Amino acid sequence: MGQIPRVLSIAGSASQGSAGIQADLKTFQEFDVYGMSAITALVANNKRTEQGIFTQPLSSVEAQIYASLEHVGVDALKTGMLFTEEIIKRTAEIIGESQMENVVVDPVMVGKMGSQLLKDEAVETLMNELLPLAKIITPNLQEAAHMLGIPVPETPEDMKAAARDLYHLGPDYVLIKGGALKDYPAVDMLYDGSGMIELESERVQTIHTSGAGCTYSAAITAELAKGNEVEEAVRRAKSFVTTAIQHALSFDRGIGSTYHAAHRLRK
Ligand code: PXL
Repeated sequence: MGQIPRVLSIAGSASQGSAGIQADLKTFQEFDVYGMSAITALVANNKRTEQGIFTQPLSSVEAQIYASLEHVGVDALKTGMLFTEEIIKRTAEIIGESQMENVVVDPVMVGKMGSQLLKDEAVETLMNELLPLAKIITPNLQEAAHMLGIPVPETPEDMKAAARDLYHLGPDYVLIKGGALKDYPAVDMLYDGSGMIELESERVQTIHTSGAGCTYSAAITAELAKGNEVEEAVRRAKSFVTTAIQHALSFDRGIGSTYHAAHRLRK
């Protein structure tokens, strides 16, 4: 057997288990790739403690990234919640130095339960320093609108226009996710500067979608690490995340989690 594909997620820890690093590592395991993590912040929102978000010092983030790059090696990486301007800058520097090709940037801004996962002043830094290093970026409708300073796309046509505009920020591919579109199926647009590909799946009626975006971008990362082309990676990832949403987990207290094992158990 050849070497196992090695993947790194640079993202936040979501203590409740559905999103962030937890979703990424569960997804990596399902794809049988070797998962590693660099945790930028701990998100642990609850009613009992005053504080819910704990940012890691820059020296910690840096050390974690180098540990995976130097001790194991990385075939593909994704970024999720980066939270601060300084973490984005340092992450971009290290990615630039590494000359990594397979870079997936999920421009995470706000969590499903409303936590702010990127500081307002950091959005510009993310756009200027990180997006140009990306093979693919995976914004949802809100994130696309925020980066472009436009109203939230409401139709597949709006999404196509936004994908074209985001492409000019420098990634090789833009994937805009239409999970939040009203009155349409769950359609995503993949744009590479010339062709627009529509990826459609049936809308699943559920509120339990926490972690869906993290899972989708983690699955793309795993597939790129295996050597797949971007379009094929995105198609397989969409199928995986759709099944994870169809079999989502409710814990009977608000928004539940996508179910990472669903794809495997269904077979
Ligand atoms: O789903 C976005 C997300 C990403 N990363 C972390 C999160 C969340 C949502 O809560 O906590 C760490």
